[in-house]
Amino acid sequence: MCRKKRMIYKNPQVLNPPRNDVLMMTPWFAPIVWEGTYNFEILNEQFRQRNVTTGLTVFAIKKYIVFLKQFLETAETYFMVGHKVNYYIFTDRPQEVPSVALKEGRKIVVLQVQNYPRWQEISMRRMEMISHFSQQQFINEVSYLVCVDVDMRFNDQVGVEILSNLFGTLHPAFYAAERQSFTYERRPASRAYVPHDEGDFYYAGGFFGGTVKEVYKLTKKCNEAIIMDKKNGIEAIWQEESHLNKYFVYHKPTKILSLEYLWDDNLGGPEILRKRRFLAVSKNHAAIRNK
Ligand code: 5GW
Ligand code: MN
Repeated sequence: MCRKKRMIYKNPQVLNPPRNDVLMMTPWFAPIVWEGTYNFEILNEQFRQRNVTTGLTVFAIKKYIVFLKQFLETAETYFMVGHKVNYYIFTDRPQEVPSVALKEGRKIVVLQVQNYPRWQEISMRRMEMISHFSQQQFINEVSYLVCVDVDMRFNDQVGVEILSNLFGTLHPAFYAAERQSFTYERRPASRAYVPHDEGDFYYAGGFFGGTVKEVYKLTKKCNEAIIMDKKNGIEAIWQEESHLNKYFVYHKPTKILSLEYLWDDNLGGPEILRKRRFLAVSKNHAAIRNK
């Protein structure tokens, strides 16, 4: 008897794909993940059979600890439902990590790290810390890493459809922009420099990932570039996001996450956006930053 799970679905339509109003594939054949372009049941079954564990890294330094509770609660509802997840929480305030009820197979791992006085440093040092812990710990515990900002909430399913060797996410403010207006670092003196005639997309610093090996390579290289810049007395215009964008020009992601995976309701609700899966939480900049 065949014990394989039967899945009933229409065969892919070569001439009439489910949607043709937006780009679904990069020129290097990496899928761009939009609702309606994939069969979640097939993908979910593939990853379930591999018994994959995903690490979700998030930094909550200083006052940003206030975002953790809602972040974790909404992740429990929407992130990798039915799969094993390790939440890696980098913080300088381990005693203030909220206790959140977790489903089976999911756990919180608190990693105490130091705080830096400059916010730019807090943001940039994420590359150093992720690369360090990837080599020391994550490689032994999870298959994939998903690295995100904490001032966010999950609002719809974010599952195994995002996983790939190396993935980046479109920055919500630039999905419709021309290459010339991408805010890449434009000063040749910086190691994040991208010439005006290069680059595919403007990627968000707040959502990238891949296998632990690929995330290690990415974060190590970005951290080395940040250190070189510091030696040379220069800081990239958008800190580690600039270095991430440089990296992706020369190491193409194998999957790209669409606007569904990183949206800010202040930008309205374009028609192409069928699902708002991961949303920016508005913050009072003056109150939350510094201190
Ligand atoms: C503090 C002041 C200014 C900017 C960032 C910070 C800050 C960032 C902080 O004090 N603590 C902290 O943990 N972060 C981490 O860096 C958070 O994970 C945060 O989501 C990430 C990026 O900073 P954001 O979210 O303020 O950047 P934007 O570009 O989303 O506004
Ligand atoms: Mn943010």
